[in-house]
Amino acid sequence: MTYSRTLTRRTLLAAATSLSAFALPAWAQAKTMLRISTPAVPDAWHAKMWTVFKDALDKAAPGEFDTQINLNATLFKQGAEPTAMARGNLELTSVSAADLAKLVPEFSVFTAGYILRDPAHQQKVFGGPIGAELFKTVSDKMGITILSTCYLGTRQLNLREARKVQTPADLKGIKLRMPGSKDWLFLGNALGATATPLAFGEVYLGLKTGTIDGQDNPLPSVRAAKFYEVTQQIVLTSHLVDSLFIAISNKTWNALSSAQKQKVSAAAHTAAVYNNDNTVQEEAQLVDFFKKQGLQVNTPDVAAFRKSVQATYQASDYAKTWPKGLVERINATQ
Ligand code: KDO
Repeated sequence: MTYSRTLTRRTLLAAATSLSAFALPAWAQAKTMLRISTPAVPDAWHAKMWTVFKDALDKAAPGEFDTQINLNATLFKQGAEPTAMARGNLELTSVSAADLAKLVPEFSVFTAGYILRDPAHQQKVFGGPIGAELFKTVSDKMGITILSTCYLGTRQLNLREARKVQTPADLKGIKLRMPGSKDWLFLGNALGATATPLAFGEVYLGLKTGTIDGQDNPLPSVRAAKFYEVTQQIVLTSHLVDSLFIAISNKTWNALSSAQKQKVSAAAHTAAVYNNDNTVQEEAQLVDFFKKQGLQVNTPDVAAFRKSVQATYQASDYAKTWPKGLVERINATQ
């Protein structure tokens, strides 16, 4: 017994010594930690896509990554993710155009209403030269690499109490919750409402108690966060074809081998495709679902909204921060 134990210990020691003389095999190396933080609720496609990402990566690179998914803004509050990434406290997130615009002002063009036409246009714009140029600036200024573009859905108005809404004038005095940054608030005001900031996680209660009169989000988000339980109406303004960008901190990205970069990139792509396909598919079915839930669903004078919103942006300082010809290039992208 003693003899065999000694032998075992000796054998192990010898094995360890011989191992340490060489690079450690993949299984013995420390895993790369990938902490993900998002305000998304578990039932949202852009929350579930992170499990798709994790599974794809674990399959492609078994044992190499420790992917940790944190939903509901439990790790970092909404909008704080880029700062956390810059400080080395977070590796991955899905970032909004509004959060990118804080440091890359030209990105604010995608926070404006009625710029992108539909999800296909969105993929073309961000998958082409415009995306490449802007993502390069984002990497240089923010230290994050954009891996994929996700379609969050097309933002619609969702009101606590039903009313007649045809044009922006009909939203006068409506306290419209928007996410908490100036670009979002500008959009809410441009729609004709009185925009008020609130974190996503507080919107359900705000609608229930009446501290806000409404909110705007894509229909799949209204479904996933159950806002339909505490609202009476959806107004199909279709004011923003919204994007989320899967982003990794450059510190983490630059430390990966080229094979790992390729695998992380492929997993992000798989996750985005999963999100995009499901979001587009569900979005087409949700008007019926909300009607069945007893909500009024109305189509306003979208042309009037588009005209007014576009004029508001053109007359603002925003238009001045947009590189000359950018809107025209976006419009020309087919
Ligand atoms: C929201 O707060 O309304 C918003 O839709 C903004 C998006 O940029 C994104 O943060 C999203 O919330 C969350 O992922 C929750 O769905």
